[in-house]
Amino acid sequence: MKKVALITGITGQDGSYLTELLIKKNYKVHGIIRRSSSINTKRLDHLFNNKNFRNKKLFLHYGDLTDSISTSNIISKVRPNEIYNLAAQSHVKVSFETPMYTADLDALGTLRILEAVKNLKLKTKIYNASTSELYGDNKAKIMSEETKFSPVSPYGIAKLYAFEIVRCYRNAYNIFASNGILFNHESPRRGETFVTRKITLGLSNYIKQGKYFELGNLSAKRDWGHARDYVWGMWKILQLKKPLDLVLSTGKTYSVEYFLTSCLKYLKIKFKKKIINKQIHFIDLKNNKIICKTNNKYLRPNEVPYLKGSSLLARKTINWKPKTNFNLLVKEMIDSDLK
Ligand code: NAP
Ligand code: G4F
Repeated sequence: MKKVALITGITGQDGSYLTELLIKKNYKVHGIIRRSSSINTKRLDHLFNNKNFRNKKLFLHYGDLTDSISTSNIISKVRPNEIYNLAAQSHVKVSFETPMYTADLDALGTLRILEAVKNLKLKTKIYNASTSELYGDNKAKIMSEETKFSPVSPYGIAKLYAFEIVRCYRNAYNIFASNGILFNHESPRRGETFVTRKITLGLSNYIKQGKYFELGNLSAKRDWGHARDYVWGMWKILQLKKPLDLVLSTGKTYSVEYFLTSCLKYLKIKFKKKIINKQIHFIDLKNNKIICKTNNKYLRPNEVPYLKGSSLLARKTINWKPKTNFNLLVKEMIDSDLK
């Protein structure tokens, strides 16, 4: 019998890569989508418009994770073998502006899924999208499953509730539920307001139209991998015999500025850095035009300055390691945005 998976957040970056992976693995994939005034399924269209997949391998249901009734109705109708809970208000800076909504969706959304599975007495395995934001301002040089959480944003704190409620339901009700503590992962499908995509898209607009773009904190460091590798890890976590919380990361960390200058190097754009009115400007040496500058409006009330993860346990238990390195990620994102 074909396995049935239900993905919340199927229209997002990870949801689209995971759908591709599960269809390849011969799953029937169900996804929850939100009604929106403009089309929000563009990352899935190549699959949904394929007549071999639509309503044969891929099924979409309208719902919302802030709505307990639609969430539980869909789970009851689909009765999935596996749920991948990826739905979230996933932007850290936006969570400072919408803290209540972020808590309702990112924290209580996970609870709604666990309650539905418990009440329906299903044997469903649940993957919960947890995050390296949980480490917040912890000063550890490298973060693992043993490192203390210290979140500093409404997003990180909502995700900490989700992490703990997964462990609670696993222990209290014997539900198979695992947290993947994923470090940043990017791709050409990354949302356009996250920093890597802002840079690759900003540079492609600079090249095509000569327009500059603006960034916030250039010194923050992140452990960036490719989303395709990370959704493969999510699937592997649910294939374990017992639930387990695992870190997925590359073990390397680079600053936002390094990401920007790596893109400039790949594009063979020579630049100089200049401080004007306390803002850093990156100036094209060929024509003296501004490519990019900083603007304080992109700074956050609280920042996570440094993230670097150890996924040794994932190597041991699920034989996972990332396949795409930093330079390949930069190349794939730039090439795609230039097209
Ligand atoms: P994303 O691109 O922002 O996708 C988020 C998804 O959640 C979208 O499908 C979105 O639907 C959906 N969603 C938003 N509000 C919803 C609601 N009220 N009800 C149902 N669905 C809703 O995020 P991502 O990068 O793919 O990340 C996937 C998950 O992993 C998220 O939970 C994120 O917090 C977590 N995570 C991401 C990273 C990373 O680096 N990417 C790292 C660690 C953890 P619309 O398309 O309609 O907006
Ligand atoms: O790309 P970001 O917005 O990602 P952030 O905040 O690390 O969050 C992402 O990764 C988390 C895992 O650690 C996920 F849980 C979360 O859902 C999301 O996917 O920002 C990265 C860094 C930050 O330090 C930010 O201050 O880039 C800095 N930055 C500098 N200029 C900027 C900008 N970030 C954004 N979004 N936009 C800027 O203009």
